[in-house]
Amino acid sequence: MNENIFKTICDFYGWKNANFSSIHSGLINNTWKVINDDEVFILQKINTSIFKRPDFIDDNLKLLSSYFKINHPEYLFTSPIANNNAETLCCIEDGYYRSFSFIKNSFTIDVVQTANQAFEAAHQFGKFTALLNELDASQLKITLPDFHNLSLRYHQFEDAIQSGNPERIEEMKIDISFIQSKKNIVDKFENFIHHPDVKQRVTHHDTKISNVLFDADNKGLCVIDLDTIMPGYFLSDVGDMMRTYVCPVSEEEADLNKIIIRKDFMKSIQDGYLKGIGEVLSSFEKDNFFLSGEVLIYMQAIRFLADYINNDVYYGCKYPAHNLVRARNQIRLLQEYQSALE
Ligand code: GN1
Ligand code: MG
Repeated sequence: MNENIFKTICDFYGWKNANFSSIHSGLINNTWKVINDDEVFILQKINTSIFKRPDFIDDNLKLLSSYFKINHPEYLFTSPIANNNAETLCCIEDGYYRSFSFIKNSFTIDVVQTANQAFEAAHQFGKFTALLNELDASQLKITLPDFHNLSLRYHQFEDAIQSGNPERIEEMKIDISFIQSKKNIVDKFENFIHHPDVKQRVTHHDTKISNVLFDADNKGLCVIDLDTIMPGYFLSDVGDMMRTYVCPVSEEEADLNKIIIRKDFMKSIQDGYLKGIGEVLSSFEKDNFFLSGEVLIYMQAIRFLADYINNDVYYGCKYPAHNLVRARNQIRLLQEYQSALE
């Protein structure tokens, strides 16, 4: 970040003696750790080419924060801190920033190494939705319209193979046919969401492991990265945990032989989430627990593949074939996950 911009931000927050270092986590927003004397903060710049309405994010966080304060004051809800103008969102020349207090003695992890970590994280995400079960989810603003709408994602993929980069479409012929051959997952998703026993609830929509804070005893403390909290289906939260916790390597891995499923981790996610969410899910939803992984892995494969074909406009890339690697990684993960369900 440019020093002048940082200076402006420091003025907003009254940081007199601050320095920053970059934290490389997430594909969308930019994040820094700021140390001001003996205080530590997290500073984030919201990516407004993706989040068109940062004010909606801010409104949602205010709504949730006041709900927690009244109904569950013991819950550690990480809301942005107020600046000198009593605002939780700073709009400056080059974009929107917000800052959080760093939670002392907490840490995040990037890769799920033990089934207990999967259990703890799933417990936290289940608990989060359960604590907010009495809040009318429709009060939340939609920060990313149709974010986890699989049918829409499939249409976007169809558009990409009509009008995307022809060389890349040719290169990805086999992958494209694979995605088309699995279109029944879209039907399963539609049948699921239209079932009378399925409800929309307050949903996090980005349940990767680095979005859970742990304490020194490896117990989950709370969930963070709250920009995509919107009304949604449990499929989204559980599915993204299946997608990102059960395999020992991440979506960045190019060696497909390393993509395997740790079945005991699937069970830990189930146990942890059900413990956290309690009686909130219907029996139909519980019966479809593992559909979540198929939907979310398939969706992510589609998103990476479409982005590769569209010349990496959404996720960006660190090397030319980056989104190709990510798409093939997710395709293999889907194959392995479906075999594990058989
Ligand atoms: C993005 O930026 P990050 O890593 O929190 C994306 C998720 C994807 C993920 C894949 C707003 O999340 O949906 O699952 O990348 N978030 C958005 O790594 O598109
Ligand atoms: Mg995120």
